[in-house]
Amino acid sequence: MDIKQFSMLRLIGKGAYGQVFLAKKKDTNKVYAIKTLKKKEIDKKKQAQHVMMEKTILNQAKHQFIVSLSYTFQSDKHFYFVLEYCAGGDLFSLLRVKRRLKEEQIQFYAILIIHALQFLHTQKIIYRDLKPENVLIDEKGYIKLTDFGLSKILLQEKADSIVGTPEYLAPEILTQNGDGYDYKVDCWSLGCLLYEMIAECPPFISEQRDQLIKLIKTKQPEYNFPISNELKDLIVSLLQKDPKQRPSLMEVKSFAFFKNVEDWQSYLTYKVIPPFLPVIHGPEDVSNFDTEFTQQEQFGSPSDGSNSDNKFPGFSGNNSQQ
Ligand code: ISQ
Repeated sequence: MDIKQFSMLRLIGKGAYGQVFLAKKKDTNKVYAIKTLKKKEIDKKKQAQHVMMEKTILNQAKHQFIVSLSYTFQSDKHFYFVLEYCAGGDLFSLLRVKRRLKEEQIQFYAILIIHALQFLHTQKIIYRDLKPENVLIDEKGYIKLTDFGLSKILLQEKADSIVGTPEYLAPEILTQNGDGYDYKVDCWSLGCLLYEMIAECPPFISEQRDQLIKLIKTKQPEYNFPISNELKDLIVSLLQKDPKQRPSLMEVKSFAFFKNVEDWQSYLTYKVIPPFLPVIHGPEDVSNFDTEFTQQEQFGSPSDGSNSDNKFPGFSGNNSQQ
């Protein structure tokens, strides 16, 4: 498979990594989001393992709230991920348009995200990159998580399940990775996301990276905006600096903020009416994506005339048939 089998329709996203295009597969007319990664950037940043991690996770973690991967291939200049297209945009754009969400709307997205994260955690996957830009909205108004380049698969068993005698095991094996608290990073990010949905801004803000890191480590966020005690209690718990104090996703579900939720499972089967149904005019509509990208008339073709290439033999493949 190569990029010539697709007509590139529009640019819909851009990041440090590369670009995301809306594309149509010529033989089936099916539209996809194709994420392209520049090999040059990847070599430079020694991020080849992130690319492989993303592929491994997308192949392994099949769930209705996680973007599905149809194909992967590469040219001499790029890696390509052919992903399902979510025409509703992302939570970042939604938050920009709607500003502050109502608490029942926040509850809806929180439940979907908790379902997705819980699924990942059962697969021993830590997402590590939960943020509004990575929460896509599908045509049903439900979510799909994307971007697993920073994720981690836990291979390390918990200390108490390591078989054999631990006499020669280093202490960091018994504590740092094996303490079962690694998953709590996703609980922290969930706290940040809930905060931003109600406060209109993230809990910690600074233009300077060093200062931002200091704030994250030491500052208690402010709550000088309208918020219920129940939501505040949940966010305060999730934003505890000590991961051991932070509730697990299982514990989060019994917080008072969710007390009116009768059936968590009904969200998995799309039985709950979403707070916002995206307006989508046909399968190729890109109007829910930022015009900064979609209005670019001339987008640089990601093929760049480069040739199909398989220098990373584990990467290319038809994922729907694996
Ligand atoms: C799917 N649909 C829309 C946008 C996307 C961005 C990144 C990855 C997948 C996507």
